[in-house]
This record gives sequence, C-alpha cells and structure tokens, in this order.
Amino acid sequence: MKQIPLDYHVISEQESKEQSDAFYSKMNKRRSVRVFSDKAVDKGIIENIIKTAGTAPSGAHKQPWFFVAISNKQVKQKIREAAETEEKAFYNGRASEEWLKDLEPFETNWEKPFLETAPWIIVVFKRVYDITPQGTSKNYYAQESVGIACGMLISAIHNAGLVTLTHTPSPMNFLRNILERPAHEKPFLLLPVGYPAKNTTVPNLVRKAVDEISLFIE
Ligand code: IYR
Repeated sequence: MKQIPLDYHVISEQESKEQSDAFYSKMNKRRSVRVFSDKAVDKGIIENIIKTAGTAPSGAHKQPWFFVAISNKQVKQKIREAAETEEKAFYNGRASEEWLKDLEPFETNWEKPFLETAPWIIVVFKRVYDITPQGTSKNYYAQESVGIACGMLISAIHNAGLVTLTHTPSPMNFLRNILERPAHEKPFLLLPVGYPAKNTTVPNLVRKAVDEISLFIE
C-alpha cells in the first residue's frame, strides 16, 4: 500500500499531562444508564459517533464491524418484544443463582422499556468474514477489533453528551432476523443511545484504583 506522511503534531509534556488528566476526568464521569428520556437526538450526531467507532484499529485493516442505527418506532418495538422474551427466560431460569445474585445491585429485571424510550438503538454486528465480488475473504481478530470499536463508540457517545448502556440480551440472533442482516454478520452489542431520564440515579459504584488494575515494570 502507498505510504503517506503521518499527520501528527507533537505537544509539550505539560500539554500531554493536562490533556490526559482532562480526558480521564471526563471518562470517569461516564456511567451506564438504564432509564432514558424520549428527547430526540439528531441523526448527524449518531453518524459522527459511528464514524468515530469506525476509526478503530482492526486486524489487517479489515474493519469487521457494521452498525445499524434505529430510530424507527415499529422496529424498536419489535426489538424490545424479542429482547424481553429472551430476558424473561434468562431471569426465570436460564441464569445461574450466582449470576442473579451478582446482578442484584443493579436492580435489573426482564423488562427493557429503554429499547423503546431511547431515541436511537445502535446494534453492532461483527463480520466473521467478508463477502467480496471475488468470494469470501477472511477477517482476523474480529472479536478484538469489534470490541475496540465498541469502546470507541461508547467514548464517542459520552463525548457527545449522551448516555448509553451496553446491553447484551442473550442469545441475540433475533437482531439479525429483525434487522435482516446477512448470515456472516453476528450481533455483538446493542446500545440504546439518548439522554438520561430526569432525576436518573445510578448505583454508587467504586472503580478499581490504578494499582489494582496495573503493574509498572520500570
Ligand atoms: N442481559 C440481562 C442480564 C444482565 C447481565 C449482565 I453480565 C449485566 O451486567 C446486566 C444485565 C439484562 O440486560 O438484564
């Protein structure tokens, strides 16, 4: 592939410190939200968020992701109904005792009204392989690549002043059917996106300290 100069401008160590501090403070304010306002969000903002996710690195630059953004009320209703069917089975027997106990602090249940209230739902698909005019082409590290893209998507949502929830109704294959996506795309994550409902509360979580999540070898 043709090489081009890197578009890069060095910043001072002071700026680097300030920017890393500011970005951490901003990201540390991100919280998963389960109760949404129905206030509309402009399509252009959702497009920017998806474009940001699409800047993620990927194995052999295969970009093995596909994003479906839904604001259509009927489609959101279909997704809610199908997700709640799976969630009912999960909460009424499929989940282990241990799993349900671990979820208690979050006060979740099978009901997922946010799938209709949130102005947008983004469904992320992982392309297990690609289909090209020449036939099929292999993707590498698709799981890692799409996981990274989702992290960037969530950061972009937060940066746009919006909130989301990483929702994984399990199994998620109904999303492929409702959204009429091809067989080589596997549903990966479902994210309602919008504004929090008025007076939304969140669990009083504590994040692990840096010395609990890292080791420095100097
Ligand atoms: N998918 C279910 C259960 C659930 C599982 C985990 I792991 C969570 O962090 C939260 C919920 C639900 O959405 O309720």
